[in-house]
Amino acid sequence: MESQGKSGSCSCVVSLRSAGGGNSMEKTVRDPLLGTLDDPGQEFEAFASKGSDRQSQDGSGNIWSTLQGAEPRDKPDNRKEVTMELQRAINQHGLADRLTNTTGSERRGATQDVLSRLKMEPYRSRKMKLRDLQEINPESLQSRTPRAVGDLPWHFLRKVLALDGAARNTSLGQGGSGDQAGREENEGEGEGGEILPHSNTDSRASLHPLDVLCAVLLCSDGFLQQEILSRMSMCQFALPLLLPALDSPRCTQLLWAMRDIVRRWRPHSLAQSRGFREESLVLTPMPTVSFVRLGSCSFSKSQLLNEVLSPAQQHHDFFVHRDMESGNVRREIADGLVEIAWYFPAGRENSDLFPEPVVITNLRGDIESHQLQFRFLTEISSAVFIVTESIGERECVLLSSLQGSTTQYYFILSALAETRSETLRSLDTLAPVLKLNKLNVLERSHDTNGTELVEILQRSIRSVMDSSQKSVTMEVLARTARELGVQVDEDCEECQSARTWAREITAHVATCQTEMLKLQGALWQAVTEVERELCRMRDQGAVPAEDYKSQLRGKLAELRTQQNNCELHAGLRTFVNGLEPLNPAGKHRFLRELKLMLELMAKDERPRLQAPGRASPGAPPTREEDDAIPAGSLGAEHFLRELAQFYQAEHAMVKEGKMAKSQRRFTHLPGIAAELMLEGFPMELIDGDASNIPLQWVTDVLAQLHAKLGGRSRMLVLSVLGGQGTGKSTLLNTMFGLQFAVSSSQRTRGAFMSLIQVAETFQQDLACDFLLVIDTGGLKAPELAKLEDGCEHDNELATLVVGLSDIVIVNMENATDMKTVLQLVVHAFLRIKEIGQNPQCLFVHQNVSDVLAHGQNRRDWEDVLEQLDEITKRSRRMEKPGKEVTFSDIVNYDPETHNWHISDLWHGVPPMAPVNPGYSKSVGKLKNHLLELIRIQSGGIPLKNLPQLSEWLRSLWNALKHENFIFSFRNPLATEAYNKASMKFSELEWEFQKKMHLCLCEQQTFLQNQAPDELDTERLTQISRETKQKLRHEEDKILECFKKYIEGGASGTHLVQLKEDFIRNTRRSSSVFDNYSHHLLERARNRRKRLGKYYHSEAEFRKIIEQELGKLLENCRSRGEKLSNEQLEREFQAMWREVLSESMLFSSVKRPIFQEMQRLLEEDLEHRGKLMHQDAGILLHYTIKSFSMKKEYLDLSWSTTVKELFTKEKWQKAEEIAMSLMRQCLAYIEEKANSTANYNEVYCRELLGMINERLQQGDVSELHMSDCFEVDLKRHVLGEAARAFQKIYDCFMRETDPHQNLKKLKLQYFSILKDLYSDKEVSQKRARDFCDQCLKPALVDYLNKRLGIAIADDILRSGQSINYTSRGVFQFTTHKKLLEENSFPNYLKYIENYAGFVKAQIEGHLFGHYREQKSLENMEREILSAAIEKVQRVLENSKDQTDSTMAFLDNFCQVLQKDLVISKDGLVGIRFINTVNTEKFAAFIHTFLSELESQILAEFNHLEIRSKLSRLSVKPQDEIFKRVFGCGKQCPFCKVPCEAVGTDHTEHFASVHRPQGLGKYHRLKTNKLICKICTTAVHSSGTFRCPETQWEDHPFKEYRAIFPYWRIQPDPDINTSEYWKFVFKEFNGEFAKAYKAKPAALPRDWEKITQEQALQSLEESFKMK
Ligand SMILES: Nc1nc2c(ncn2[C@@H]2O[C@H](COP(=O)(O)OP(=O)(O)OP(=O)(O)O)[C@@H](O)[C@H]2O)c(=O)[nH]1
Ligand SMILES: [Mg+2]
Ligand SMILES: [Zn+2]
Ligand SMILES: [Zn+2]
Repeated sequence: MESQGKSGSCSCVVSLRSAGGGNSMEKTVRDPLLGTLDDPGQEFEAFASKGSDRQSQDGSGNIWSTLQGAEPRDKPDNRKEVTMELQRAINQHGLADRLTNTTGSERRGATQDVLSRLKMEPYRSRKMKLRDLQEINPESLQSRTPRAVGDLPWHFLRKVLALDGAARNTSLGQGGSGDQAGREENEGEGEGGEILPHSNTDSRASLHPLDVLCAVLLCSDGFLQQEILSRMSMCQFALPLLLPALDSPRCTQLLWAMRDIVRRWRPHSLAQSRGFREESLVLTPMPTVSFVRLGSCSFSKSQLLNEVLSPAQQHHDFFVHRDMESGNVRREIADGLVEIAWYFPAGRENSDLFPEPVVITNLRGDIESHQLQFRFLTEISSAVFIVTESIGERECVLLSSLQGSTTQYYFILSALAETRSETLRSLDTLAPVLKLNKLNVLERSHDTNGTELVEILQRSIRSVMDSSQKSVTMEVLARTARELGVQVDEDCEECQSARTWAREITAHVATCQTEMLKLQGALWQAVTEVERELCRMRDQGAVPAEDYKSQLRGKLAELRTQQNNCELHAGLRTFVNGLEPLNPAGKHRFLRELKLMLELMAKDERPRLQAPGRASPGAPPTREEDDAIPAGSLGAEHFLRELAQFYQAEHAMVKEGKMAKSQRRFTHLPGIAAELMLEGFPMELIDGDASNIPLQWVTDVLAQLHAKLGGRSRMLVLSVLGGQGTGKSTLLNTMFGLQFAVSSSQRTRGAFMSLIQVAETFQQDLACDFLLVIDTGGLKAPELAKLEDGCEHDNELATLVVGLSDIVIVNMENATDMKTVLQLVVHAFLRIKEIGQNPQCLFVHQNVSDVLAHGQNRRDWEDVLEQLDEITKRSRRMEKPGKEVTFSDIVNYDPETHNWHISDLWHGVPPMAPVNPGYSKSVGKLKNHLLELIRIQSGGIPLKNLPQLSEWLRSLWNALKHENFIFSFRNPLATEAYNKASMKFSELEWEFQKKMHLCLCEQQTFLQNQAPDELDTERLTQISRETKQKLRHEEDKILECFKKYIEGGASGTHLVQLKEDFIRNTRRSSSVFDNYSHHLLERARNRRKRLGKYYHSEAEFRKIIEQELGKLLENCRSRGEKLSNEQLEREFQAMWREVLSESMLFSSVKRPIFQEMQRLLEEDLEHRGKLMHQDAGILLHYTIKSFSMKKEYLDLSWSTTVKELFTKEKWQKAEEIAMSLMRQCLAYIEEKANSTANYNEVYCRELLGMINERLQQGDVSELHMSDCFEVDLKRHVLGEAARAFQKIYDCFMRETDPHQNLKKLKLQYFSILKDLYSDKEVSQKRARDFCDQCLKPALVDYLNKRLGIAIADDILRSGQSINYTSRGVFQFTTHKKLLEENSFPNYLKYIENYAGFVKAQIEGHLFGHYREQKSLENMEREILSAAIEKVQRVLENSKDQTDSTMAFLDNFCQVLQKDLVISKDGLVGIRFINTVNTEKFAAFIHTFLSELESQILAEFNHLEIRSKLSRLSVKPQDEIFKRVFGCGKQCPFCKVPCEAVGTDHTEHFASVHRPQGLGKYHRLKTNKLICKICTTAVHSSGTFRCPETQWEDHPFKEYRAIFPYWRIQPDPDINTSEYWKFVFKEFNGEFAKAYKAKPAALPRDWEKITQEQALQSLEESFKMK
């Protein structure tokens, strides 16, 4: 310890102090050696013989031979010489170290002790990494004062990384955050700690700062060491140069750890020219001046050095000294540490201390105990200053060994009265040996305050600098170190091999940089331009849009091919080969090494001249405009960028089909990049040179990263925006310990990203696993932007970054900066807000140190705010006209919490200024605020993970390239969420519908069971009310479900619209149901009434018959003799005829349906004021097929000017409308024909309603069709219908034909008569009759009512039918199937009659699916057995009833009235039923049931699937159709169907549009089909005409003015439309023929599209990969 007392100084020759510094551990070889000087006899011999044992081991023979030849006993005078010689020999061979084995183990013990107290042992082998410190954990929220020794390393590290000047303070648990550096700054915080004098803590309790530093470095890996030293250097702390031997046998020189430090200064030699030097510390040759201590000393050498180095009026503690807080704690392991500090001039002759840079080193501990370090210092230094109290004989001996050294020696004496004379004597002795003169001895007297000495010292140093030739770099120092046996940290294998690789690469760079990085040069620039032009189409000229696009695509492909054809340059190959085999840390080191090498190369450029203008005269040479990128400023990112280009090119080749997937060479690269990111390497996101993003590359790197993170990558994105060189990167680095490039001469360009892990314990709190920090290049003031589109690029950059971020920090320096930056930011926010993103924004004002500036700043800010409102308004008007907004509407802004003031980074004048304590403090506060913000926000919108981020990036970028950003943006997350939610939507909707269908089934059944006279209005209203209630209930349930899904799901705000759509849809479908139910009720009642009438009369008839039969039976029985069968039959025949002749009941007339319909048509036309004379029966002449367009349909009177031109257009349109309408009607007619119900005039009314509705729609009325169009249309439709409906009616009449029935009845009654007459036991027979005549039809009806629902349910919910779960999937499979079949008729059908096609497809699928499948049978069985079970249950329950059979039946029907429609009246001979034994009857029914079941099933099985489906009351194909058909609207241009979910939504959209020719669009003049695709059209400069535009030209870009409900966005990717291009080129001719037009002139490259590519594009568009 330097404060060691003078206890041992009484004997100046030898005092066998346990150690030179009072440190008990320091027992070196010197002590026994010196002992021999006292009594050289025995001891000497013993030592010599002991030494000779060692001789063989370490080859230090000559020392021992010197010893042996010394013969001390004989020549005692010789002893001094011998000793000196010994010393020299020992020093030369570094023996001291090797001989300190014993003490080494003691040191190890001490190290162990320190490490365990610091709780650092775990890191001894597994070194600490920078990432360990970057991790965000709860502790990063508050800056705590260390409470225990174990906190010290973390405290130190965290503070150093945050550039906190108080980092070295190791005092425990006091003073709070009021730190020592704060005292200098004294910002008036006046904390309590200031008042109470700090009594120094119990020294055992804490550790010396240097001990902590040594321990931390010992436990850190190379990168962390580098980071620590870099930041220490920014704080102007002295750095460790030689780390004492702690656990390794030798001490270590830190060289690699300092490699990253770059300093910038202005030597006086350049003061005139205002040039500056900016160099790596390690590579700058400088003279070295060393300070060491000999023996003890009463004053602090380090303190003195601080004085020497501190600039005038500003004291700074470069070195830790004993007066500093915790500086007087005893050092445990740091003795022997050599620290290094620098002085750099700022170029100001009157205030700089030294004109050129100089190195000051400082050895901790006594040189006697650290001779190796001392020797090292004497070798490398220009001058060594020895601080001492006294020089006795022993010290004299030590110093004499320096004889012959070329170094200048100075002595600083802290003169002590007692020893002064001896010291002077010794100096006299040493004077010739060390070439001392008077100037070399300085004295520090007690009464001077030291300033004098400081000045003298400074003068001496200056003179040393003048005279010495020894100006060496640290690399050269390392050479000396190695010679002395000192380890150098970069001598490790890892470093060396990395360096070799790097050197090889840089060799290439030197010779052929442009060749090596060729792809990112002109080629990438060209790619960028083409990509942009593809979106903007600015130079389209007269070339048709698709042709122009094709040309551009051709160009793009060509460029990519060129890139791909480039050989991987040898240098780049070396790069990959060097990088590939390394582990992640090795990779990072390799890149660092490369960076250092490249910087070394660039060094030749310097010194550079300061650009004029920006910096005011005399200002420190810090930040000036330096726009030209020096040729040498290559970084590792350029290599990665080049590889990214290779990757992209290759990818494009594969996509174009020009290369096989198996040939790819670069697939492993994204993995490497991901590894690097995990190591903390900032990855380039936007290439700032080309202003473009290698999208595929970035996507794949992020995907790899996601995989490496095990799929857990939810993250918060934090970014910074701001003016150039305003310290953005510095801010982020300080805040999070990141490694973004910071350099005053090299601007960040583009954007880089870095990943920070959130501690597991904190992830829940912050609701994220990572922070993704994006550092961006500075935004230029528009007026400064030299490039024409510089501002545009800035705009893009800002928008992209804001769009990606959750939190944006806007960094600003001054008022002008503020204005330009804010302008860009506002614009970005405006756009981003429009697409539904709402990032938080913080404003950081840099360099506001004093109060005054603060106030000024506030005023500036307010000024700017005012202007901003103006800007906002203007920008808003540009982006989206509409309501006015102000700045604070756009940016979530609260002046209190969103404005942050951060003081200037430097405290004083660089380069000697340390970091301003205020800076690090406010950055720390900002960090806390950010984390707090994240925490508060964590409940909000869920954060994106990496794949989502890259999707998002893709969309943003695509939209940015287009002119109209907001409109072009496709929100991938919303799409994803939308797709997911729409599946849920469909699922729930079906759930709802199923319930409703079942409910209606019951309702219907119930109605059918009611006696007609019971169905009065009251009854009906009640039923209707019940149904309504049930509907409401189900509706509420389902809405609740969906709301829960939306609100709880991971979908965020995108789905508000969808929620509304869902609600609307559900309400709508529930009201549809309501209507339907009403309709059903109505129908049921009518039907029941009608049938009732009929059955009623039949029942009457039967009643009579059965009465007569009863009479006959009695009559026969009363005759004495038994009648034979023939006799009985005769009697029966007579009775039958008699009854029949009385009844004229069944002579019903055939109703002429067409007449009724004609009457309805007339009624309708009259109603619409279009009375037409109708011939009776005329309807029967019309069919749908016979409809064709006639001239008189077009009303040509309304416009004469454009008549000729557009007649054809109108004609086609009208024809189309008529066709589709008739198709719709036909479907309706067919549906009715297939149902079992009888004709009802409602059918006719409904048809007319359909036609009227369609004709009233806008697009039709715009066609101005004549009246006869309508009339004819209706005639054709109703004509067709009349025939069909007549058939229905006839058929129904036939089935219920009483005459036919009568015959059957007759037989049945006769058989009954026979049975009754012969008194047979008939319960079995009657039971069978009951089963056949009543139960069976009821069960069949039950099955038919429910089977449809079950089938639909089966299809919609089963996994194999995923196709129907969402519209997108359905579209995809349909398209895919079409492509596979690749047949023109199919395509035509699909395009022309989408609905019909879809229906046919669904039916096809159903038929196919159930034809082979057993599942249908199972379903039938299931449904049927449910019914049968019910029947069984009823039978069982009525077992014990002994009532009559009639009563039994009544009860039976009553219980089942909601399930089965049983008309017991239909049972023949019901009158005699009571003659049957009830119990037996019931029992027989029971036994027949299973037979009945299999009979029904068998019958069903026999049915052809088609006819089976036609009988079902709920048609599954219709239900499925409703699921997938949606609103049924088609794109007004290309006819692509809408994909939005539900039937009722605010906007229609489709994933992919088609060439418009496929939708019959053609050029009016040439009649050629148009190949333009809607998605191109909307951003190109074309126009269109159609009825909706009144046949005027209308620009495509503004199509929304005409079709406001369609959302057509530009394609997300250039391959999106390949599918339909392929179809078009395949069938161009066929389409033309079908459309009666000429084939389109397709761009030539469409011909090359393959089926495979078409499929691929389809998969991508529908995200099916
Ligand atoms: N005087 C002063 N210099 C600063 C301050 N903050 C950073 N610097 C220095 O300014 C230079 C540029 O800092 P960077 O952090 O790279 O700035 P940047 O905003 O990232 O720069 P670009 O990305 O190139 O726009 C570096 O030399 C920093 O040390 C500050 O507050 N005051
Ligand atoms: Mg930067
Ligand atoms: Zn379209
Ligand atoms: Zn729609």
